[in-house]
Amino acid sequence: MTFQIGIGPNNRKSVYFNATVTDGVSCFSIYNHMLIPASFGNPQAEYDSLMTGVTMWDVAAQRQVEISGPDAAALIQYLTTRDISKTKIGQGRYVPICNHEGNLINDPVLLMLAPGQYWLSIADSDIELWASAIAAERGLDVQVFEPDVSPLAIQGPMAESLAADLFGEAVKELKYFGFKQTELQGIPLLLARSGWSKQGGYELYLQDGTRGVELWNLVKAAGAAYDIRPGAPNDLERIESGLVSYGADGRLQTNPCNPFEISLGKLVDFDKADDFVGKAALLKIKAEGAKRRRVGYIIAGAPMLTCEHSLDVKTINGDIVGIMSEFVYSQRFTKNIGVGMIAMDVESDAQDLMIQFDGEGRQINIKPLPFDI
Ligand code: THG
Repeated sequence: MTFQIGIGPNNRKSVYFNATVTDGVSCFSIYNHMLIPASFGNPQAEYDSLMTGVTMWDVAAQRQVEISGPDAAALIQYLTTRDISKTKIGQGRYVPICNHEGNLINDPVLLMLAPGQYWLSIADSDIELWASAIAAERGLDVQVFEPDVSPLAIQGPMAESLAADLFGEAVKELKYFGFKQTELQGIPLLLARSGWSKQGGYELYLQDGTRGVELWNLVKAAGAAYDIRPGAPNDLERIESGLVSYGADGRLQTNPCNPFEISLGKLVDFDKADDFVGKAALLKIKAEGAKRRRVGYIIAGAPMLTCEHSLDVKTINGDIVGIMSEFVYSQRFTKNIGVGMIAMDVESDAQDLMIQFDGEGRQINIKPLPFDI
């Protein structure tokens, strides 16, 4: 099967686009209506550099939704399931956002920039629309908009040394999700210890879109000492680590799920003083018990190398009892591994589970996340 995807004006380009093309991007995906590099043509080398060195990613498609004004904190408190009232300037937080039915519609990182000024660093759904509509309907005094901000991630065990070379030793003091305003050769940016992998690293939130290529090249030049490679949020590492991806693991339109099903239940703070969107529904879901749980899967048979997703998990009798949203062949574990959700009443040691792949049935086993085979 060979086909092309037409890219038009409704698919935005990142401010790093030209730099990634120069550096050999071979595959893009679309995220928040923007092109995001998916690969530079050598998946194994990209994975290895994330696991043992340092890799740089154009993650400008992790768009920021700025919420500022006198009622900014009140709006965010109402939008997210977490209690953000104790968040401090320079702190980031992982904040699920649900709709009124209690289904997850995004899982952003929240950054508090100043009193009454926040960014939501969003996953793939239109939170600017959602937040501005809710603010207007509730008569809140805020501005909601997308600022000129484009994150660039450096990830991997050598990322800390690279960040120290670029910004000074103080970067080592930053706590996870902590950030500070800084600059690189006059390029304004916010430096955070964060990123979409479990290998550690930083995100450089560029605040001047005209200087994307310049920033990319500065990071690349400094990273040469550590054999830096361009890469992208890495499905293999993310699945091995069990990191959630809203959109891939669950999405309102294709596989609606609540935070309890997708292992984010601990981020629902029913005790916070303020009401929040979805609270009533989530209380009911919690009282009744979630119907599914997030799990890892081991899939029998030869390495599964083709690109498929969202497979039904069935019993030998053909009953659908779960979903495998993503899978990969892991060289590290020398096994096919996947993630997804399974009905609560299926035992974790069930031996009668299958998926259909390439026209044949394959036996699968449930494993807790993260994988530790
Ligand atoms: N960084 C930034 N923005 C983002 C992402 C990011 N926006 C899109 C997407 N990723 C949002 N989703 C996540 C999912 C997981 C994490 C961060 C953002 C994450 N989770 C840690 C974990 O699960 O172990 C820590 C969670 C916690 O502390 O509670 O880092 O990556 N800027």
